[in-house]
Amino acid sequence: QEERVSADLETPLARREMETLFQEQPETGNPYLEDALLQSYLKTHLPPKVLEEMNQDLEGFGYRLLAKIKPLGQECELNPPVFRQYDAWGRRVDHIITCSAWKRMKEIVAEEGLIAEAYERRYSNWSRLHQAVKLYLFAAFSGGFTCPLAMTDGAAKVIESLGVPASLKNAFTRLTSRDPKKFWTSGQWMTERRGGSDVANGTETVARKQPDGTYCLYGFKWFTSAADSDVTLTLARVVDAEGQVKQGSSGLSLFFLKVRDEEGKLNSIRVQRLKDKLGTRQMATAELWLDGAKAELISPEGRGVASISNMLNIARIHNITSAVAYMRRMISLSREYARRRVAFGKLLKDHPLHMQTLARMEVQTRGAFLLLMEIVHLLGLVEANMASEPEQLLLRLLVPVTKLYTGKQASAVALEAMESFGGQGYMEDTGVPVIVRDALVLSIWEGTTNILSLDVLRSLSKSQGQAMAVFSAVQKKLELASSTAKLEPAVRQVQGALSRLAQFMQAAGSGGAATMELAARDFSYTLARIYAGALLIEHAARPDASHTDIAAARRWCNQELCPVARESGNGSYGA
Ligand code: UCC
Repeated sequence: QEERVSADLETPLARREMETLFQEQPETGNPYLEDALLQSYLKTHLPPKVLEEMNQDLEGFGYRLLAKIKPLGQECELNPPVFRQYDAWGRRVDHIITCSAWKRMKEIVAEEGLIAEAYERRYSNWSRLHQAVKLYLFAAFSGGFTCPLAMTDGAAKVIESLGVPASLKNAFTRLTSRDPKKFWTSGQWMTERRGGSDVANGTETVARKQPDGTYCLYGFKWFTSAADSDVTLTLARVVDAEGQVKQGSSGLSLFFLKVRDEEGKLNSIRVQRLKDKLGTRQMATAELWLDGAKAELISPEGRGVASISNMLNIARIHNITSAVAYMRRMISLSREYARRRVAFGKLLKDHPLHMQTLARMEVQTRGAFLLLMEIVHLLGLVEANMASEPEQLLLRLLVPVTKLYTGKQASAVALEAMESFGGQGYMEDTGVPVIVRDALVLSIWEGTTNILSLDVLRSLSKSQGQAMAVFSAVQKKLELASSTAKLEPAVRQVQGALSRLAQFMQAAGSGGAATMELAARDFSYTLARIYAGALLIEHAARPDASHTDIAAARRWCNQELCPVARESGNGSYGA
């Protein structure tokens, strides 16, 4: 009898052991074809010929992402870079060893033209947008390779803005090459021990002029992302004939240098260690000693910060791109999971509360996506010499506004989406925690939320207030919606927020700079929410707009669109 009982018990257990898959894995398809908002945006804005070609390229890229790039990205996460300081015989080598998937990624990004596309300008003012869309599709599968791409793009932009001087022609060609054998990536070494935000006072590195006109750099760079890059831009203080350097921002100059020579030997650079980071672990971030690194001065002396700002702004746009991409990827996975997972007797998708949570994430992502598209559209116009002055001012303003806003959104949406998988979302091998970790850095690098809020104020004061007038012209985007009754409440909410913002600006004028500084973050959030609201309304006012387009616009505008006026009313700024 005992034997029979144990046989009865064992049989179902044995059977269960064979059922290795207890839960349905969310499977998503071609990320381009599955992205309804992206497709409708392109269809609405692109000229037909450009749309046709881009469509073909993006569809093919979407399949390549699934088949080739996604597994490589996963491999990069599993095989993070390692640092070997000495060889077997005690010689100092300072090798940063990256995995084969990371190296293959570098070849693929060149083949796909992820930098080249923006500089070849084959679609004139639409080239930047084409590049940005590819980066957006790529980011969540990239195994951290978006980081070197951001800086590479930034370096190319700086060099292009200098008119591609002869000494940098080779570098420019390589940074923007589609040939994997020629393609170079760039770093952006700005952060030193005394300051990542306060670059003007934190930079200790000095540059000594050499008889041949080059410089030797001496200093310590505390965070250098993608330290396996081929070249870099960096800041240093030129030592004058008396052996003195000038402190502050006006003492900083911009330099270009190659990280290694033709034989692969480091350019008088010593690697102290790799950083042990919460996320972006696929990518090597190092502490570097510059011990006479040979470099070329590429800005006028003392104009280092202004000259590198082109790189900052481009890298900030990449940051936005990744933020939107992570949100979109997390929602795709959550949505797919909701179609498969049963709880309390029905699929998650049939639980209204669960779907309300996903819908709120979708609304956030849509607002962020349209802000990104607006920015790359404007940048494309600037680069094709087609932008008016107001458009240039608007671009300058929207980059920090959107960077700071989407950085925060990405963290919030990634965490919320993780929760939608229950405990599974917390499991490393689902891939969900990687996105959460990587999203968390987006509000930190390339300028924290408060630093960017101050940059928003900088852009206003530099334009002597004109940027604000340009911003208010966002009203025009509401015009199309006037005939759509369902959008009426949303239009009213944006208009109301704009007038509260105008009142706040008038009152803040008397409060002076201190009030504006205290209000900078809420002010920037206000600009982001109003502008995204107007973009969502504009998109929802298209004749072929979907129910989701309209619902998203309404939901977005139903939040507090003008937190700066509310906080001001609460006395938060002391006035
Ligand atoms: O984190 C880093 C690498 C991470 C890896 C890259 C990944 C990218 C994302 C990838 C996606 C996955 S590198 C470190 C990043 N560090 C920062 O972002 C620095 C944060 N701090 C700031 O942004 C500060 O605001 C500073 C450093 C710009 C402040 O410097 P100053 O010198 O105190 O500021 P000033 O004096 O106001 O500005 C000097 C000049 C002015 O021009 P002029 O002299 O003509 O009036 C400013 O208008 O620079 C100009 N300027 C700008 N121009 C300053 N910022 C900008 C700007 N953003 N755009 C245009």
